[in-house]
Amino acid sequence: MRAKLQTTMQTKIRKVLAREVLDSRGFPTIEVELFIDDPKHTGEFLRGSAIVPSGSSTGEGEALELRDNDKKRYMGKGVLTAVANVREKIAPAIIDREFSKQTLFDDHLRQLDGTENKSNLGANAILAVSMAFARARAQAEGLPLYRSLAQIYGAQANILPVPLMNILNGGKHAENGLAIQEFMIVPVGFTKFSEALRAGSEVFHSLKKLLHTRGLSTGVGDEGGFAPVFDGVHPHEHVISSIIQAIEMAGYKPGKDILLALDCAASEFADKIETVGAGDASYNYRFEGKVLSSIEMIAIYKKWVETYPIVSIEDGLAEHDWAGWDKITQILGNDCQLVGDDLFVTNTQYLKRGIEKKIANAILIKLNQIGTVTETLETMKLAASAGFAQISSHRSGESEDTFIADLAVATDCGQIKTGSLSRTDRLAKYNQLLRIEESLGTLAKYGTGVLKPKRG
Ligand code: 2PG
Ligand code: MG
Repeated sequence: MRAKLQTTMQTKIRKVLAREVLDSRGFPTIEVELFIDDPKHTGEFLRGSAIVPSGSSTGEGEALELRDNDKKRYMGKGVLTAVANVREKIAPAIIDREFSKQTLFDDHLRQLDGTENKSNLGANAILAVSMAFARARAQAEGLPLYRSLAQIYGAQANILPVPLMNILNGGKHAENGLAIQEFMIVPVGFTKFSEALRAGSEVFHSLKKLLHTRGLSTGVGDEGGFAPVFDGVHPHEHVISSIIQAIEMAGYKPGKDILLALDCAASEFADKIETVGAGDASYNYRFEGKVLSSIEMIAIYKKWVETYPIVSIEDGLAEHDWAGWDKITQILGNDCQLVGDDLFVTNTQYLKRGIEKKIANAILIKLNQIGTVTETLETMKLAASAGFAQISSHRSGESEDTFIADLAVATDCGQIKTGSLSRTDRLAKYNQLLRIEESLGTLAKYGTGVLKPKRG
């Protein structure tokens, strides 16, 4: 696998800057600027920069996001320690050194940290440097980021991803009592990304009108989707049918032009049942005022998949409910994309277990779950070789950084999840994809073939 993740060019690091900036929720995150020698010997420096995102419904296996825990600053969420780690520990170890490949650079960062989960220097510190290096290298190669990453990964890099657009927020990203975190529209009946984006925007605005007419709130949650409180015994189905209505109002056909996807983030509404003896533990789910078993939860999803055009369910069960995941994959794995997010945390170790046990058929890819560009690409390679679908994903705490848009195209992974059709932190990624589509011209393809699960 490694052999494919290589392109060679000596890159000499000259200067590294790090600072605390704010993310889309107004909490601190880290920005790094990295300067390298221009390989054309102009005497100028080339610059790469990056801002790392931050999640709120995080998987337990994620690499460590280092926070200061100083309650007097930003409720303990400051990242001055991570910033100091870049300035005082990482910068001296890379400045005036040459690195010929992203893999070698990232290996160096990992060795410097020396822990499995990057808890020494902080995955946020390490990832910011890794991403900034990738951007500086692209500069040195004279390539856009997606082309530079594609050379490392070994892909054509001409597929514009299908967006999974989270137009209605629940769970931890809203305060509306919905257990399920994300209700997404998936515009597949289009030949161009730009047309799919337009459809997404029109459905979003139709949904706004619909909610307004019903006297429901049109304020938005963390990812720019609406976050109204739905009354009734089955609020989740109420949401799904409202979205379907909004698709029709916008003049599109649900199930043909536009499909639906869910991120349940089920770890957030699951409780472990204390069990005696060996084997995988069991879990209960607090859902719509009831306590349900994994099997009962799966039965609900099955009914929904049969009733509505739902083609993708992410984290339908809790991250440690491997017995439940086994069952859901057997029951729904041929009909629906089953995405592991908290389950796999972009980590080859967890993904290998999923592949071996035939659990899930797709993986969510988040750079900051694993903490370097190289390891992210390695996870994507492994997923691709096992026939898993992949979704390049944002976090709920985002910024103007658009790395994940380039990553999606660079790897031809075919899908991106980057929120709703409002808030610049989300739209920045869509706008970057518009630029990439334009630059690819007639070579650009829109990746609608990826939603058919290949295994299960
Ligand atoms: C998720 C993400 C992004 P968070 O669960 O998929 O939508 O949320 O970044 O809060 O983990
Ligand atoms: Mg998720």
